[in-house]
Amino acid sequence: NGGGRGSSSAPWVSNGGGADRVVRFQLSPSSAMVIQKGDITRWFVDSSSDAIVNPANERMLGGGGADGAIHDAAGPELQAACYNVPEVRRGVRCPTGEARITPGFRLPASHVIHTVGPIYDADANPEASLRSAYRSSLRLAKQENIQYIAFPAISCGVYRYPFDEAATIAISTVREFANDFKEVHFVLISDDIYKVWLDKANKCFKSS
Ligand code: AR6
Repeated sequence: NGGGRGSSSAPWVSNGGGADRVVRFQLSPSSAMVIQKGDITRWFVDSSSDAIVNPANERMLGGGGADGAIHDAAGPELQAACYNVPEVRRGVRCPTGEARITPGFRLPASHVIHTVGPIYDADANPEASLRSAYRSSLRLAKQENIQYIAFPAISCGVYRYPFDEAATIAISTVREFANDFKEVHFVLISDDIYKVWLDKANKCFKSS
């Protein structure tokens, strides 16, 4: 299961702890935020207007973590496409906080939006940079008529951003785009991050 389907339609109600652990929050009458455990390389919906977001680095030629897994699953065509993204300065194809798009090649998802989150301990303003990474990804997706988009927890691995703060930024930024997508997914690979995201979403959506 790519995780893009089968979620409950009621807002704030979980699927009863089913295998997918998919929880859906209504952003607007026509748009939902979906939080689920899973592997982003396997995510798709049955639409050519879907995209996964790759937590890349500024060089954009692959790396470890989710970036490595996405490149492995997409095949060498993805690296070739990334290589063709013009450098804005030597060795930098996508500056921190920006986003670029490529096809998904052998991935189940049709597109990959590459974004670069902040290195938590090295960025002068990690909060602004992380917000910018989410915002740039969503803006670019909107421009490209993407209707379903899936994010991992950007910067929460190799770049060591604290989960709780990252979840607040991620969810509040997605809510700025409440009318722009059919579904915005968070696909979280570990139990601990999934729980942090879900707790944060439950709090955000109850208090509004
Ligand atoms: N599906 C979903 N989430 C995943 C997957 C997956 N297959 N694999 C890892 N995660 P990271 P960053 C989670 O390190 O912190 C790379 O080397 C992971 O557990 O992938 O933004 C790049 O080239 C964590 O919660 O990205 C950059 O150099 C989250 O995805 C650098 O790492 C993000 O972890 C970017 O670091």
